[in-house]
Amino acid sequence: MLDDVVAALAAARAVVVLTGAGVSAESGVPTFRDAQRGLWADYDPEQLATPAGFARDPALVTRWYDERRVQCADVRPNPGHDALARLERYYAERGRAFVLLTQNVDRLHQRAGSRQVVELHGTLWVWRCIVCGHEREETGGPFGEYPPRCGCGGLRRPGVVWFGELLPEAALARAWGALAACDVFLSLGTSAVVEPAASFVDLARAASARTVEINIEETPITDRVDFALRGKTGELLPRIVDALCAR
Ligand code: BV8
Ligand code: ZN
Repeated sequence: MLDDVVAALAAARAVVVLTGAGVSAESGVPTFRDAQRGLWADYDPEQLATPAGFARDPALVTRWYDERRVQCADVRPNPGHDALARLERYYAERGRAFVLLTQNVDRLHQRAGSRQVVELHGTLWVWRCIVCGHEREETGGPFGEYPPRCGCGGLRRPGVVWFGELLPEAALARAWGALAACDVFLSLGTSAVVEPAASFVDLARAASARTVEINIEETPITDRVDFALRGKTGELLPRIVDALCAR
């Protein structure tokens, strides 16, 4: 099965990869649906990651996001991230199309060297004023106050896409364009529940692409892909890319 995936990648003219929190799990970033730890144990992430949650308690929600941002500063990309950066270079060197669509907000793909990254759900690292719209990348320690304030006095929110919010138009357009033209689609470390990303596999199938899933557990799309590999992305992706580069 792994050899079939390598053969499909070797023949591919246009590859689309979709990643979820499982790819960052081996870096120590808790997956989105992991039981919340410590202070957050009794909060449902899907309640916190909403405009209503922010409106109800902006201090609580911004503290949650800022703690995740500061926590991400200390973690490192894992071999799964590194393998995806190598995969991008493999296709770039051959003049073939490659794009990495991520649901993750931790920017570990970029830190591993991936350049063609589309952040479908935004990022923890950019914060935006809800009044004047001023956006700024925050790479320092924790904010001194929650919710953080803009110079104009407005509240600042994390630059992520909350449930019930539309994905960035440019990101979606890039994803749809790439999916319509791809001949291999990889779904990596995602529970394939959150829309519209969960349906990307169907767009790839409609484009007659070969579809691959790598996950440690079954998901709603497992029975819709051509190759379902059960395992850790941090272990399987390096093996796949090594075999591809050795051909
Ligand atoms: C939208 C940013 C139009 C914030 C996130 C029906 C009812 C109600 C709502 C809806 C509905 N249908 C569609 C919706 C809307 C909703 C949705 O899909 N809800 C779901 C829950 C049903 N979608 C939206 O609201 C989207 N916007 O559709 O706009 C609209 C507007 C209004 C109404 C309708 C439509 C916006 C979605 C974006 C939400 N923001 N993140 C933040 O991070 O706090 S989503 C959040 O979940 C993260 O981005 C995360 O990445 C994402 C998906 O989760 P995963 O990445 O898959 O992570 P998860 O923990 O779930 O799974 C990890 C997987 O990896 C597991 O399977 C695990 O087994 C595996 N794994 C673990 N370790 C490893 C591993 N695999 C391999 N190796 C390992 N080592
Ligand atoms: Zn402002």
